[in-house]
Amino acid sequence: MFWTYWACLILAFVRFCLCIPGCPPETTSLTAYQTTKYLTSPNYPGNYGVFEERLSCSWVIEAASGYDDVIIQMEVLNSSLEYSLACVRDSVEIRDGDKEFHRSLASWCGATWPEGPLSTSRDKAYIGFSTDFKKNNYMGFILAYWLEKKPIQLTHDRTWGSVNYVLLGVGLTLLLAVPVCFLGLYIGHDVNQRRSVVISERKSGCNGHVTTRRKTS
Ligand SMILES: [Ca+2]
Repeated sequence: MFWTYWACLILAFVRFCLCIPGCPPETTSLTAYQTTKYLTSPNYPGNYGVFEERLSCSWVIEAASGYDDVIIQMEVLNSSLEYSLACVRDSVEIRDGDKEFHRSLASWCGATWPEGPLSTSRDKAYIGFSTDFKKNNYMGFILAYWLEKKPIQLTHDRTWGSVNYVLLGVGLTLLLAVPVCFLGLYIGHDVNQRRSVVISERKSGCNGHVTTRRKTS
């Protein structure tokens, strides 16, 4: 523990003397505007791991104040990291929000990176970059970021969702109402038929009684 503390202190001193950037201990805050800005890994395009050390950098990109209903757009322009299965050694991860636990938008390592713009659903994005101790002699990454107005399509989706729910309710009501109506008509018709039969039976019975009385007198 004692030696680790002194090793870190000496490393920080050497970094400072040689002007070699590392990862700041805290998350770095960046502001996005409509004009494009750039984020790079430490020492880009030089090797991100100048010494045998573990790196852990994080950045939060937030839309500049005064912009409402905006999202963060990012595009990875170039990247070269150590490759490992499931990117367990060196990797970059972009998340939809300002926290490490927010939904992942992309993660990568090796010589490939996500193509095309990456969009958040809100006005913040989190970028994390971490490495292991060895084979950090790679260039790292550079990504462009800017803010854009939130697509109107998202609002329409919510509206259409409500309309769809209403239409579904009306459809289900009609679906249930039609059989009930037919059932009611059938029952009504059946009752009327039975009533007609009873009335006609009563009429027949009355006529028979009158005839009998006439015969007796
Ligand atoms: Ca590595």
